[in-house]
Amino acid sequence: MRRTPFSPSFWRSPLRGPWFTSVLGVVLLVGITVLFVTGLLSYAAYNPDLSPVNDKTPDKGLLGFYLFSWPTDPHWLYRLTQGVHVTLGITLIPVLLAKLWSVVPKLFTLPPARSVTHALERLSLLLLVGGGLFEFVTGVLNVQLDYIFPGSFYPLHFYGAWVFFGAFLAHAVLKMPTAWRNLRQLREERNDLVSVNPDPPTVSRRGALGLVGGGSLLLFGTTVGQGFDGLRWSAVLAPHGADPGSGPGGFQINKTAAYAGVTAADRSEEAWRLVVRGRTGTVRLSRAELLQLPLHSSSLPIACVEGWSTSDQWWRGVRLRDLAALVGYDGDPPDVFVQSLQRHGAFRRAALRANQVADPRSLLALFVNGEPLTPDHGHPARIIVPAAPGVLNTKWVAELTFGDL
Ligand SMILES: Nc1nc2c(c(=O)[nH]1)N[C@H]1C(S)=C(S)[C@@H](COP(=O)(O)O)O[C@H]1N2
Ligand SMILES: [Mo]
Repeated sequence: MRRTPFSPSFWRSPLRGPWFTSVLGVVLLVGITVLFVTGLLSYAAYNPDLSPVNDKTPDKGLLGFYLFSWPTDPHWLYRLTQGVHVTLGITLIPVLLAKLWSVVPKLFTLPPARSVTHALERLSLLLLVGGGLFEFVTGVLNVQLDYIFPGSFYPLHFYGAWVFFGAFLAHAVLKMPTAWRNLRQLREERNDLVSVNPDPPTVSRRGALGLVGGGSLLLFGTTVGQGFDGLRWSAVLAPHGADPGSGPGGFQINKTAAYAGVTAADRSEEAWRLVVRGRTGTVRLSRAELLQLPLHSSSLPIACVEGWSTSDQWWRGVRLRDLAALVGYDGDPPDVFVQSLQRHGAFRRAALRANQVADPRSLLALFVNGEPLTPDHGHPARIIVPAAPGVLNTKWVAELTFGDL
């Protein structure tokens, strides 16, 4: 009889076995739990439930139960949570692949289902493997190729995360006792992962584990630098390159003015006016007029959903709450809807919460690091809010509409 993947003797690697699978499983148990939590936080930070602006499908129903007002303190909060989310996700790729490889013979066991419970278990494995691959693939594509999905990345990755984590939790609960036993005994029990006619080993199980760990370490070492100015040179996997240039505007740029279709004419002193709308009507201000308002400074980073971040930059501009006061909101400012003069593209509009508007460090920035904003960093004016995801820090701002969203 020809050997097919369905016959046990087809699988010859002497590495497969309960110990190898259990070690990888325990690493993933911890790692994926951290990914899930930081992912949910990232979603909340995005203010998805503020009118249908930030997210095209804001009604998350039950799954939105946990959404909360993202705080503005500490000001590096999103830098941390999203840096961990993306760096850890990339680091775990070799572990995930090794784990899947280690259990691949199970996909081919016959009969496909021995009982209803067995059928259910296998169905949950389908969700587990499919969901896991989906989350890792969409995550990596989003970081590397910016938003090539039909519709929005956010709902896909968000719903996918719930499906995946549900299956993951069920799997972890079912398998934990076995994994624990396998690790404690440190001795191979025979189970259906162990090859019935193994090839001679070319590497020990520990050696194989070292290879997986080395792969993870390599990915970590070439990713983690994107969150630290002094290490950015090492981030060869970072999507925007490892050298952001020098000078006052010498920090990471996501979309350039040219990419966004924002021209020098659009930004000129003659053409550009900031439109501020609110309870008492509409105010129009030139950049020169904005410069007459009280200016304040804040030291804040840009922290992108893609996982990279800058160290604190020194921004100077007009407080958002002072702009709210211009249109009738003294005291407690409301939410604000921000529009860029950019005509096309995903991030030209964003909504900020009242707590973000009220923070005295939240600015409509006109300067960065002592110079007027550069075109690529949002000249003539951009939003900067403490602890917020970069995507909420709208560049080339044209309109602010204050009022509860
Ligand atoms: N109008 C507009 N604002 C925008 C963007 C954009 O594409 N268009 N990108 C956002 C994203 S995703 C990030 S991370 C930050 C990056 O700011 P920087 O390029 O100054 O570092 O700007 C945000 N503001
Ligand atoms: Mo971003």
